[in-house]
Amino acid sequence: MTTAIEETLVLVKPDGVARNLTGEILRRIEAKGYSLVDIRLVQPDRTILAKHYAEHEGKPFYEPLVEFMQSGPVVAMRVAGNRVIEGFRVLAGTTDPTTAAPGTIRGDFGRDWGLKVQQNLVHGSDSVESAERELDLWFD
Ligand code: RTP
Ligand code: MG
Repeated sequence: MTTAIEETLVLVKPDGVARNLTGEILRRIEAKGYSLVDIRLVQPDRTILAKHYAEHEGKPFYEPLVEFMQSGPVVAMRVAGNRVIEGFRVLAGTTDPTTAAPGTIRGDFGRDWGLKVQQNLVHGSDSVESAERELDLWFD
């Protein structure tokens, strides 16, 4: 076990906000012992999403993903804790809600929308570098 106090960006995507799951997601984050440092409700535009998802530009799911992320408000959270970057991704579960493990956010609440894999409720930064970049983008 290592000690590494980190911060990560969690987004509750438009499907999570629309389905009133923001509180449940925050409850799980807090139950795990992580701390909420900042939170805001955002209507993201294409500019911020293009920066956020720059690594996926050109992939087949990029356009539907950026469109979906503009379909309603998103809750952005700055979350702190020991190894929270990896820890939140474990809480979230794997990308595809159909195969995400029960007990995870995506496994418990994610629905199979056919091709719309983008509707998987949450985003969590995947590395220290991504977290710094994404936190600068969503919180100035
Ligand atoms: P996230 O970035 O949202 O935390 O999710 P992730 O790391 O598990 O997934 P990533 O590979 O970074 O993909 C970003 C988001 O794009 C959508 N996606 N759709 N095959 C598909 O249709 C597909 N693959 C990915 C998902 O919304 C995913 O969370
Ligand atoms: Mg990712």
